[in-house]
Amino acid sequence: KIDAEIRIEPKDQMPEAYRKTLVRQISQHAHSEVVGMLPEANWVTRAPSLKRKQILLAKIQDEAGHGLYLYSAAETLGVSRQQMIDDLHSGKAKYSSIFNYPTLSWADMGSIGWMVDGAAILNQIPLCRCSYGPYARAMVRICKEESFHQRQGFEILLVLSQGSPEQRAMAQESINRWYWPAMMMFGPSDTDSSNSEQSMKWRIKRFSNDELRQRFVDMIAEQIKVLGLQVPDPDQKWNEERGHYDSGPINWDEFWNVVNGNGPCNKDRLDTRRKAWEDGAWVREAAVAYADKKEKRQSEASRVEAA
Ligand code: BYC
Repeated sequence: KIDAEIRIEPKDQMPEAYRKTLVRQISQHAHSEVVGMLPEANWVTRAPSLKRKQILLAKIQDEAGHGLYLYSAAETLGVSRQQMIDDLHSGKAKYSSIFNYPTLSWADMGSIGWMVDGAAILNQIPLCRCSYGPYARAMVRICKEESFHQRQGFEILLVLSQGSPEQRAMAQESINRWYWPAMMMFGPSDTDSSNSEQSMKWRIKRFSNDELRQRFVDMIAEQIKVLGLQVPDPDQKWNEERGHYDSGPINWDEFWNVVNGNGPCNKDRLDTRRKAWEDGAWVREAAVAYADKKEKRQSEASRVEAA
């Protein structure tokens, strides 16, 4: 089926390793969307205008929605929501390294939208053609929303880049902090990517981590010209032969340090998620109690009707 580009659906037979890889990737993706709300949530109360606040809130709500579609897609593979959440909270499941960095200025809302959502789109458009049906279909809507997010981020930076010298400096400083972590979102280089080869054979992934990272470098190098700002990579230069921009080296020690739980905000992010889960317990209990009551009433009503 995979060779014939026919989608695999939940009830189809599949190798256990294929199922496990999908559960790993889709659940980590869902966790990233949910944890990804936290850095931006930091600026909801400090957005510079009511309009900016509304836009930011809508974007953060979209991320929550993406998390829900993705948890639902993973559930079709037989894993429970509770299990996935437990794995996030225990530190067993990963989520994207990018969300372990702090948001220090308003310009960071621009950098996240433009570069983080921009990297996400490049990685996720090929996932719309993933061999597993529910994941591929969830990605279609997610990509449409991410594309709006990217434009709103770029527009924040465009306004700042055309503002006062302080605003331009704020935009540049923010780009300097987010560029390299955004480059790391694509995962380790192909030589160190343990899952890529198999995932590409299964057509879960369509392109390697380095191929997608190169697309990001090329996209940012061109778009930043419109902002009149600089990419913080002194080694970046156009390579005529390759038809791509060359880049300087990535600090992989920093990447693995963040992935292994030692980034600037890892502890804070997980503490916040665990607390949100505990604080929400009464809502889940009330929803279950309400569903039980409704079911009991309905079965009583149908018993009376039958009599
Ligand atoms: N951070 O063999 P590899 C968003 C792990 S959400 C942390 O190349 P794979 C957004 C990897 O899991 C963005 N860990 O792995 C939300 C593996 O460890 P395990 C999230 C990383 O899976 C809100 C190990 O390193 N996007 O866009 O073939 C607001 C070796 O790597 C990272 C997705 O999740 C990382 N950056 O490829 C705004 C997209 N990179 O699991 C935006 C779906 C690698 O073996 N996921 N690792 O213990 C994917 O496309 C792939 O999973 C990845 C990694 C390209 C990320």
